[in-house]
Amino acid sequence: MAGTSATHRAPPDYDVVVVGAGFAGLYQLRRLREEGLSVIALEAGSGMGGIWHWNCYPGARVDSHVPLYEYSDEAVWRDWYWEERFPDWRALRRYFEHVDSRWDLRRDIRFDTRLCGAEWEEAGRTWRLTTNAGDSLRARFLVLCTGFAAKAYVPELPGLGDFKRAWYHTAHWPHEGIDLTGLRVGVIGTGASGVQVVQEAAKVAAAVAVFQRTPIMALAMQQRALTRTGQDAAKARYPEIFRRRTETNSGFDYPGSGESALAVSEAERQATYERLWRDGGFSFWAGGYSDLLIDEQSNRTAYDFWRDKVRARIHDPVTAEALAPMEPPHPFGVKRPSLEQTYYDVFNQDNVTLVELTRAPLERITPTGVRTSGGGHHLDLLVLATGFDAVTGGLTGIDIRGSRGTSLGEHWHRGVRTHLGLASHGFPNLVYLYGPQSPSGFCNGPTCAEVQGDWVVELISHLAQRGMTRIEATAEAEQGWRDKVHGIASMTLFPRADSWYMGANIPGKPREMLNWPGGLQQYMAECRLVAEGGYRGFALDGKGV
Ligand code: NA7
Repeated sequence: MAGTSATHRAPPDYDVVVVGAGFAGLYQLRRLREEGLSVIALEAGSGMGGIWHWNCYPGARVDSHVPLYEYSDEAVWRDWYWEERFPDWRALRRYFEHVDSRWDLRRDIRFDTRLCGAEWEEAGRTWRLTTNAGDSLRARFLVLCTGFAAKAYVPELPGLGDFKRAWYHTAHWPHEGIDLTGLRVGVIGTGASGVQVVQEAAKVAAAVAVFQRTPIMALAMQQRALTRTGQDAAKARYPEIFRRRTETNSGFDYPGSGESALAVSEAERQATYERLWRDGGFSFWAGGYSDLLIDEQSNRTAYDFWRDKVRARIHDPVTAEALAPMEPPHPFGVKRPSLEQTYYDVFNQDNVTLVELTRAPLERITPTGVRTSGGGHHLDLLVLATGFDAVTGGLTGIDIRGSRGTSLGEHWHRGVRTHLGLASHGFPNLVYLYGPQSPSGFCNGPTCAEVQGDWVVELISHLAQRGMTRIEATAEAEQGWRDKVHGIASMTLFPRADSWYMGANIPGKPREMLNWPGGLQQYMAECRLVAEGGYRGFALDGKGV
C-alpha cells in the first residue's frame, strides 16, 4: 500500500486538483469552486482551451457547429458572437478568453505546469502530486480532464531522424506559425487534421504530396458566416437548444429518425440523404437513419451516396477511385468522418498529388523527402497528421500510482477497465472526464463536459457534505461496465475498422472499443442509477474495498 507514513496525515492542500484547462477542466473548476471546495487547476500549456491551445496548424478548425460547441451558461453566451458556424482555432482561443472574463478562472490555474506523477497516500487519503515545475501538492480528489487527444502519435518512420528539412506533428505546430507559400509540403495522414492541412497548403504551396493509407470519408462542412443580428435573434432559443443537446445520443441537436434506411423507398432515402448533406457538418453521420452504424446493408446505402457525391468532384478517375473507392474500405462512419470544404477539389489542381501508400508503400524518409516504392518526393516541410494515442494516452502518460502501487497504464495493460468510464478500481478519489468507456469520442465535447461534469461535481459534493474521504470503484463494477461496453460494441459495425475508436491506430495497443457505444441517453441513465443507488459499484469511505 502506497505512502502510509504519519507525515502524510496532514490535511490536503486542496479538496480537488483538476488537471487540464479545456472544456471539461474549466467547467470542473468553476462548478467545484461554486460548491465551496478549494480547487486548483494544473495546465501544461500557457493558455486555456485544452486542444485549442495546442491546435494551430494551418486550417485547424472544429468539426462541431456552434452554438452546440460551447458552454450552456447564459453568462457566457449572452454577449458572445461567432463569425462562422465552424470556428477556427483563433476564434476558439478568443472564446476561452471570454469564458475566463465571465467565470474568473485564471486566478486558480497554474499554467505551464504538467502533472508528472500522482501517488495515493492511504493514511491521509490524499493524492500526492508532483509537477514538471518541481511543485509537490496534496489533494483529496484528483479530477483528470486531459482530453481524448493529449498524446500525439508519431509513427516509427524509417529515416525520420535523418530528415534535414522541417517536420512537425500537427499537435506540436509552432505557435508562431509557418508560411507555406511556395513550399513543397508532404502530408502523411488523411484524418481530420490531414484534411485541414491539405486544404490550406493547396492554396499556397508549390507542391503538396498527400500520403494516404486509408481514404477518409469526409463530409461536406457547409461552412456559413454568422451575423450578429442572426445570433441575437437565435439567442431566445439557446436555452432550448442547450437542453435538447442533452436529450440526444450524440450531444448535438440532430433529432434522429428512429427509422431504418431500408424501411423507406429509394427515392425517399435519396431525398433524406440530400437534405442531410445540405445541412452539413455531422448531420449525414449522426442525424440520419438509426441503423447506419448497425446494419451493413443500410450502411452501404449511405456509403454509396457519399461516394457518388465525392467522385462527381474529382476529374481523374484513378484519383477518384483512390479517394472514394467503388467498394468501401470499411463501413461508412465507423472511423470518424471529418468535415471538408475543398478537400476533394484540390486534387484537381496541378500542385496536389495523391500518393497511395497501399500501392506504393513508404520505404523511408530521406534527408530531403519521402521515398516510396513508386519514387521519391522532395519536400521542404513534412507534416505528420498521424493522430493520437487517443482516449487513454493522455491518462496513461502520467505516472499515476494507485492504492496497490500500480499505474493506470499497468491496470489497463490488457484492456481498459473502468466504472462508468469515470473511475478505476485501485485508484481511489480519482475520476477522469472524457475518458475511456465514456461517451467521449461519440459525443459533442462541451455536452459531455457538462453532463459528465455535473455528475462528478455532485459526487464530490455528496462525499464532502457527509465528511466522507474515500471512494473507489469496485472490481466487479469495472467488469460489469466493461462487459456492457463490449457487448454493445459487438452489435455495431465499429469493430470493422482499424480506428482510434477501437485503439487500433496504435501498434500494440489492445484492440477494443474505447468509447461508450450505447449513446448519451443510456449513459446518463446508467450514471443516474448509480448515483440514486448511493453510488452503486463504488466503495465509500473505504468500506468494502
Ligand atoms: P486520425 O484521425 O487518427 O488520422 C491519422 C491519419 O494518419 C490516418 O489517416 C492514418 O491512416 C494516418 N497514419 C497513421 N500512421 C500512419 C503511418 N505510419 N503511415 C501512414 N499513415 C499513417 O488523426 P487526426 O489528427 O486527423 O484526427 C484525430 C481526431 O481529432 C479526429 O478524429 C477528431 O476527433 C479530431 P489510417 O487511417 O490509420 O490508415
